[in-house]
Amino acid sequence: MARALGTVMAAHGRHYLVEAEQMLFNCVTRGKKSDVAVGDVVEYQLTSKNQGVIEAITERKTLLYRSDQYRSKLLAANLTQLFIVVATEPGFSDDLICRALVAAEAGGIKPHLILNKIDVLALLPAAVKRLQIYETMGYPVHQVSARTNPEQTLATLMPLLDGQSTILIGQSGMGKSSLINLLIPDAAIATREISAALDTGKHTTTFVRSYHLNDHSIIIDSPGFQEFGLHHLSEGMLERAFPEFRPFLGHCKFYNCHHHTEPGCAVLAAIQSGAISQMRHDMYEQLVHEAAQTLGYK
Ligand SMILES: Nc1nc2c(ncn2[C@@H]2O[C@H](COP(=O)(O)OP(=O)(O)OP(=O)(O)O)[C@@H](O)[C@H]2O)c(=O)[nH]1
Ligand SMILES: [Mg+2]
Ligand SMILES: [Zn+2]
Repeated sequence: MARALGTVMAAHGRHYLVEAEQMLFNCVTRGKKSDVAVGDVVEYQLTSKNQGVIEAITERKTLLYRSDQYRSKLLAANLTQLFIVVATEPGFSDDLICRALVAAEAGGIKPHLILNKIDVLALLPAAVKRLQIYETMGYPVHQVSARTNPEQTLATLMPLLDGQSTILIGQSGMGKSSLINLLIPDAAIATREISAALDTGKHTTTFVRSYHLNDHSIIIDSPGFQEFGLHHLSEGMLERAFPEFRPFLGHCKFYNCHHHTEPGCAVLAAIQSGAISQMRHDMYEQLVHEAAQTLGYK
């Protein structure tokens, strides 16, 4: 049978759902390869009525991925936006927010922060205050409540999503799937069907799944994470992925400054003047340290 082009809509281990002409095909890769991501446009070949093999991946516009010392884990391809979903409760981690922001910056994907569960009023002021640092850096922060204020949530998010390919990422329990279910009324049914097909069926999301918001917008749900390794980013990529560092890069005394303890470092001076926060510089140093531990993944 002839090869055809399709879009990867879900990934679960080495099993992929490929959509083409409004049909879904259960596809695998050849051999042990697992370098396909949700959002990839792939060439596939049917092996039966609804099954196929992915033969090739077409060129990606963007790629969002994590990596540890040994290997990289693809999250999604061809994204234009990243929604980092946090909530008033359970508590969220600045470490994970910073890593997600750095991954977005390095991948050329626009990040937004979505604060969900603003109905939990007792915890709202503290959460808003903690997000101020990101707002000051220029990252948009949007407040919503998927469960108690669906109209306001839709009115806030719909215009941002239109014409974009957006992934929702964040820690478990923040409300990513609740937001998806609100935005895509058929999502719950689709998720149940796929969970049945892939034999999961749990409440918590276990695989990356893409939905059509309309004919020119895509939204992707993903499993909650507790770690976000960025071992694949070099020191040079890392310093540029911190937007508040950029005005100071190139102004250090030494051209090859690591912004660690060097005299005449413009980045360290910016911490003293308050233009760069200590928390973000600590994060930068941590990521540089981790990148140095890389043993050559892939
Ligand atoms: N109070 C409140 N609870 C909410 C809101 N949105 C979602 N929740 C609840 O938060 C819990 C977790 O929601 P999910 O949508 O499953 O969270 P998730 O981010 O998809 O979690 P994982 O799939 O495990 O990553 C559920 O019990 C929701 O009912 C909200 O706006 N307010
Ligand atoms: Mg979920
Ligand atoms: Zn420096």
